[in-house]
Amino acid sequence: MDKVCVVGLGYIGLPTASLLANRGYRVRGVDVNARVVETINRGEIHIHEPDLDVMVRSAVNSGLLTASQTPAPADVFILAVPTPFKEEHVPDISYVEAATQAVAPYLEPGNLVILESTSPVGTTEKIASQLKKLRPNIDEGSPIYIAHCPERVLPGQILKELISNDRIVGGIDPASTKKAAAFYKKFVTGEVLGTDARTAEMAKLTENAFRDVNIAFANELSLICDRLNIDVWKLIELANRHPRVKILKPGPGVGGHCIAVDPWFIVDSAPDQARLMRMAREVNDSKPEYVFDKVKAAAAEYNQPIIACLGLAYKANIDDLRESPAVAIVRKLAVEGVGNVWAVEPHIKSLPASLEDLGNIQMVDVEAAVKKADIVVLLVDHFDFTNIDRELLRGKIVFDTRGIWR
Ligand code: SAJ
Repeated sequence: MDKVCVVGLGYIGLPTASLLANRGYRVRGVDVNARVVETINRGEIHIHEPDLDVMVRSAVNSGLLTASQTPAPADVFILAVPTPFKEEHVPDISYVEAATQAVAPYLEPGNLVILESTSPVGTTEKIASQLKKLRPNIDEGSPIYIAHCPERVLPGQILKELISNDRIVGGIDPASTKKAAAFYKKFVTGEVLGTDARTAEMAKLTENAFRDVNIAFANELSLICDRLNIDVWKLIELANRHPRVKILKPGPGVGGHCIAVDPWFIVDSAPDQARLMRMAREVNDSKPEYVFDKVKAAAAEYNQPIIACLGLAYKANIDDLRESPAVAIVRKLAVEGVGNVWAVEPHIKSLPASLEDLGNIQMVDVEAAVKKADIVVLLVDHFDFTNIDRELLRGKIVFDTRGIWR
């Protein structure tokens, strides 16, 4: 298993491809986007993740990682393409189908195909039937091994977690599980746990749904405390002193491309049973609107107040704006003309197009924003915001949605 072909060079595929190349595998990275392919072949990166630039540069310089728009023959094919949802939160597995179609002509008996994308239950089996149709006689000599091994890495710590996390490997049959587990054991220091494909798919969805439900509990608690005039942060601190209680943190909503998406895959597969998970999604999705309403009500007391919004990323200390509740709140304030909106985001150089195009949001540094603002809305708990001089906040209306300035 020396040659690996990784399809999809995004947040999972690129770190995986560069890690494998640095471990001595000959890796063909595949992406449909020509610009992404060119960037990587120059030894550069198109996404942000700590230390990924160094890994990719060294992988490309060693000649072991090459990117292309087409796959190549390999021992192992890893599919790491997006699995978003369509209208009505229905999962869209068309990128997985397209990736399967793309690798099918290159498969040889004995090859291993691994789906890493977070997928609805049954997707790995669908890949097996799709391959059977595309290459009916391919497994006559030796089988094609097919398995799901969901990625579980935390953005911001991807390179560390790719190696140290335990991995769940579920094959379409025991031989596939064994083959895929042997592959991961070569570079993973965590445990590699074997199961079947459907359980592996469900395990990944369960992990993110579990977190979503727990965050929803915290978010709902924050609404209840607001109504009852109780400091939710103090309350959680006290309740968490119980040995079996561990409440997560409320916030302005749940962002990113995983937790806000994956529970819907479970809801779609078992809508009558997944009532709590659906409700959790709805609670978390309603939080940005709640924060907006509160800021709007406070702004009504002023004439065109300056509203400093601290943070745009979807969570602390990263520059990832995907599905960020902070961006949604800032955007809504600007679209509805609620005061003069000033945005602060130390992790990015300029406003994203979705905010820039509105033409009425200024990007400023944290000190200037906090000094001049009438209303300060803390949206992300970046380190840069934790230690700001509290004197600067005196006399201002402050919404600390992450509870860092208590
Ligand atoms: N959040 C809160 N309160 C909390 C914890 C998180 O409001 O107490 C918010 C964050 O601010 C953020 C969102 O939830 O907006 C999600 O952040 P996160 O750090 O919980 O998770 P992600 O989306 O960055 O990564 C998750 C991880 N899953 C779990 O922890 C179960 C990661 O391990 C997965 O690999 C990743 O999803 C994925 O790719 O599926």
